[in-house]
Amino acid sequence: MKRGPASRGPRSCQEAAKPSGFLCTMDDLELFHGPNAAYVLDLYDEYKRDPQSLDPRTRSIFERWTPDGNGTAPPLPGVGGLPAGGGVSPSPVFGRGGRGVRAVPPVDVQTVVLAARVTRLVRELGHLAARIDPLGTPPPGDPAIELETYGLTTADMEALPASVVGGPLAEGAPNALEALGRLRRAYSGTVGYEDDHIQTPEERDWLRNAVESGRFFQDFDGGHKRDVLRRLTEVDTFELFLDVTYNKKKRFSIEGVDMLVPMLDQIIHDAVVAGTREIVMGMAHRGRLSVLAHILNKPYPSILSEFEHHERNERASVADLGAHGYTGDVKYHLGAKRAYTQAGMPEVPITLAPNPSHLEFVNPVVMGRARAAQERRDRPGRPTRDLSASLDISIHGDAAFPGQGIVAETLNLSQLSGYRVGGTIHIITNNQIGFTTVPNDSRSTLYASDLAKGFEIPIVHVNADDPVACIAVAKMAFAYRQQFGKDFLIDLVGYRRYGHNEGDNPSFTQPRMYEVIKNHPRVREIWSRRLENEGIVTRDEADEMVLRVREELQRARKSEGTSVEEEARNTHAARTNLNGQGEHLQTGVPEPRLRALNEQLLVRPEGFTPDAKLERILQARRAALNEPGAINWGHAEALALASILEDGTPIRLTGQDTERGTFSHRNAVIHDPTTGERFCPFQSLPAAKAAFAIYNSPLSENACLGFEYGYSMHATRALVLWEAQFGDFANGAQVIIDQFLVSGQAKWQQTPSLVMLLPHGYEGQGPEHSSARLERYLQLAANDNIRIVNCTTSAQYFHVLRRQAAMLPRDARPLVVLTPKSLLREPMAGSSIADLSAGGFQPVIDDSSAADRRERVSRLVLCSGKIYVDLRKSALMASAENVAVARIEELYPFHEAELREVFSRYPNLREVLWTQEEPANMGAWSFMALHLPAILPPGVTLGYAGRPDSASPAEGVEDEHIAEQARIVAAALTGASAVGNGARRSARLARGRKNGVTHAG
Ligand SMILES: Cc1ncc(C[n+]2csc(CCOP(=O)(O)OP(=O)(O)O)c2C)c(N)n1
Repeated sequence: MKRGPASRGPRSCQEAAKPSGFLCTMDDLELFHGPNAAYVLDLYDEYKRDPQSLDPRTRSIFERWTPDGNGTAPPLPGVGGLPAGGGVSPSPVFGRGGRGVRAVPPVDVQTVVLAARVTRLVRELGHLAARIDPLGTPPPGDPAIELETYGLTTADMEALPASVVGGPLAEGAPNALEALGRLRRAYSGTVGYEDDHIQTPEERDWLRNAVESGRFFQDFDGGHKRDVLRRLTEVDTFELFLDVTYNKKKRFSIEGVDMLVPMLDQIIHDAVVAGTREIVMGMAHRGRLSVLAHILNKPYPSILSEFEHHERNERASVADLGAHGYTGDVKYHLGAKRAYTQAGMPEVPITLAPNPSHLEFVNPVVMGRARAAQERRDRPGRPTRDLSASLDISIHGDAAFPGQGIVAETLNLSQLSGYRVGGTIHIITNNQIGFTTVPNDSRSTLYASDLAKGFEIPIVHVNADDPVACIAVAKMAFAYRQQFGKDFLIDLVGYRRYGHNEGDNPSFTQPRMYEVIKNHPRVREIWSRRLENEGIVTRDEADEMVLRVREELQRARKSEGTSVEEEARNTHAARTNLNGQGEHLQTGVPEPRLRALNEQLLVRPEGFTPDAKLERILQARRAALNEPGAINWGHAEALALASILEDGTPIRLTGQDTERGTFSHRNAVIHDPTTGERFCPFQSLPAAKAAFAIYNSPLSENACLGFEYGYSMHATRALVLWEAQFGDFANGAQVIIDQFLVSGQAKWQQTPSLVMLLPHGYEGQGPEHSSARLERYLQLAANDNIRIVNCTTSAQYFHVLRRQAAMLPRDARPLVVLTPKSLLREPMAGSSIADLSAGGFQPVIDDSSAADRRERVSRLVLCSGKIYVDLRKSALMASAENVAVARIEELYPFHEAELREVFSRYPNLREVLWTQEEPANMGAWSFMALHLPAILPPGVTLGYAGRPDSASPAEGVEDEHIAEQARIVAAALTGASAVGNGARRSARLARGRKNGVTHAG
């Protein structure tokens, strides 16, 4: 256990330790707060009655100090909830027989001050002396909590009254020595409490009262103890059975932190009793099979069949791949859902989210699910929230928790209004090792949990071999969460009985640790002996419990387990058969409706006056409806969102600076500069039938995208949109994209419908503000897992948003929209009301300007997004008689039929030229070079015009950008040469293809 040497010194106690010549100062009276306050007030009373009864030093202090006004406790930070201040009847001190009865010897205030100091530090630093490691590593301790440090003796303490220590534990104690002993047992036993980093006094007081009152350790009767033994028996026997039966097959056994299961039982029980209506959990591989079996009630036969029929399943999976793209996942990544029942309580669903190998990335996903479960979205306005609707339990590894940045990002969401879930309960299953890496090599902090301190989360370290303590802290965690609506962290300190997986030999790397583990008793054994000693079970009863579980497992092995795989594959097939049904939806909104919504969006509440300039811009949207092509991007988006709300689909839109929009095009939340009031027209829309939520996100991509993914997984009927500041920043969330968004369906039959809005376009802003990395999404696209669009007009954007909403929830897919920057206000990209009121999204748009010269067209320029506008605006366009320019607005799914139709309209076509702004190794070129050749009419060649291959997405110098854009446009329209490496690349890609690729220039 990495716990020493202590990072904190004795906090000016060195000075305090001076045995003589030490002068007690006014500041020292600060020590007398909360539990100790009674003592100093008592002393003060004494002083008032008879100053001579006190020693000169104490007298001199009281000459300069008075308690607060009316003689109650001084205005010092107190420990509420603990007996404190004048409310406590004075205890006899220093042999005084009682108030007013003066006795010898006189009070030595210095001793009292030092005793109070050590007492306070035991409360704060006692965890450093706690015995939290089941393997017996001695705690680091800290001189600050030792009497000798202050020159105090046990006799000194014995001579002091218990009220110097104060608090519930001092009650009934004969003196301060006994009270301090009790305090040490509470703070330095098998549980270590860290709460000193919490800034809110009420929370600290609550926590300390919880510790010192011992209330969570109570009510652990014989029945409950037997239940825990039964549970530990199931966990232990299950793992031993798997070990013997499937020797060395990976299962990431729970052994060493077995108490996780009874702790989860406790938390779930308390949550259900408190009225929680849904539990969502996330965890990595460690102990997952046991949690699936015992918490999610996944039947033993089903789990064993995954070991037994592994090979058969693999073959079936491969055969199925071509048909539906279902891959499934390894057993220790799978999720499950269960209906939890408890007498007299409504059924509560418990979900364990499926998890990729990438540790910790499931955290924000689970949090997003929990948030979605807490919101009611079926009424207009903001969603309403009910914290008791769900509880998020996140289980972490001790190496992964401090190591993975996603943890910090997720913790940072915990108190933000757009994300909070009323407190996540975190449990670190701390087996003191990460694969083969020891804590000294894996974190820079004393504890695995230290990161949580920065977020003011209470931390409790508990010895995993002490079931009583484990259950108590589980109760405390839930009670705290209920009380304060905040996160709580349990650091469950155990060990790992085998290697990282069961095939590993841990003695190669941790020989000494594993020597200890080899001889270390199993927790079930420890608990069983304890209950036998307490007379709660007999040895025979305990053995009988084991026998019963073993028999159940043997029966399960013999029975043919229901194939979860089979079921999953069928669901997947049914879903993928829906493909494309929604593609051609008519999403136009009748003009009168659009006009009404437009008006409603322009209404301001009584007395609300927005910034005049902004209001002019927004009010101009009234006139825009009557001008051809005057509906710009932001306006079209507003009308799309308003009409979706009117249709009854709730919306959640988040991202960095999303309320205004990075490019100031949205202004979905407006501010009154005089009053500071905020107003969101979408939340006051009379026509709306569903809720609208919009939040500026924190500066995070990873956790935020994960959160929205999770949210959309739960709120399947809501349109959930996440916006990147610039599209390229989405790669900060690449794991969420790779492991959840694009593959969640193939691995886990999840049906995400999240929309990603990714600003994209080459406008001279350098390598990091140009490209949304379209190539990545196209590379990840397969089996109809995703939709990718790059629109050229605001009407297209309007329709694609409406289409996405209309397809929810049955035919939903994640939608990646490359959104524009300069096109936001580009007149050519503007649309008219007629474009919004009829039709639907067009995946491919042919060149209407070439309609009367189709015979003369020999080159069809195909492109997507902003380059289309550059081409159209080029002076070269006028003379490009032989050129037509068509747009692929939806890049994936690949619209083969529509493209064939476009090609067929040009009888004399000789060449199709893919034109893009991006370098040839980026953008859509690789994708097009792969898919277009197969559908080109005979004799038609495929060429490329765009930037050459490049390691960096865009030029950093504006002049070079301008020149390059001009060159690409010229190459596309005139067939001029200098298409650079792109030609070479296309040749490489085309090699071996039936339809040969040729190149412009
Ligand atoms: C992001 C990520 N990096 C690396 C790995 C490989 N890996 C799997 S388990 C593991 C050790 C995890 O240690 P810890 O968090 O302590 O959990 P434990 O397995 O010990 O319970 C590592 C490095 C991974 N799964 N995910």
